Amino acid sequence: MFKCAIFDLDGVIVDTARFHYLAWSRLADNLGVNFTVANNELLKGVSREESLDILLDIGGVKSVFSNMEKQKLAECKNRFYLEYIEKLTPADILPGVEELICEMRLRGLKVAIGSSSKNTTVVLNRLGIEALFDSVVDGNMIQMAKPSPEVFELGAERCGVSPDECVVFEDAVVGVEAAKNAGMICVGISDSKLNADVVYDSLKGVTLDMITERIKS
Ligand code: B16
Ligand code: MG
Repeated sequence: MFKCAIFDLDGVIVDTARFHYLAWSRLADNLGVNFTVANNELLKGVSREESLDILLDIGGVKSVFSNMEKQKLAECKNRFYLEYIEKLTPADILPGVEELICEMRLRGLKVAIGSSSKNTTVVLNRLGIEALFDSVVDGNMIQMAKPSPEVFELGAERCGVSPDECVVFEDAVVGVEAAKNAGMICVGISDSKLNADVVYDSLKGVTLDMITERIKS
């Protein structure tokens, strides 16, 4: 049924949301902004620059900073984040992910990454799984962030398949929208509601046949 699977990185392959949260809250503390775990949910799948705007908006200080100052703040958050993800190891790959990717590869599917993160290469290196992917498309290669379909369209193009031959795995509302905007089937990974074609709270024990059966029914 599918010729290509495109995996989001943060929240699907590895739980980096806690590190993004630690880094954003450290920046928020420095700025005197109260930033909560619930606020962090709004940043899932959203680019670094847009995330900063959301955080500053929450603190009511969005208009206080010039574009250059905002760039410095985003760089500062990223330094914090890079410090935290140094702790990542292959043991942090989420349950079921490697098994599903290996099954897909054995069955002849192309497998790609479609992530908003500009740190994708660093994270994949820490996890030791770069070799599993035919193509890696990340935030450094696109003009428009999710919910634009660009990241997934480029992934499909690089794998030599058309959008209707792809299945996307996403954990974020904007990511599911991006997959839909690309005309792709989307598997949501979340313990809360997502507007995907099917939703699992984890990929543990999930096989390609299970997914295709659920989509057909
Ligand atoms: P960075 P994904 C997204 O990755 C994260 O979900 C989001 O929280 C983050 O702000 C964004 O990447 C940008 O990340 O600062 O590392 O470039 O879920 O699209 O894999
Ligand atoms: Mg994600």
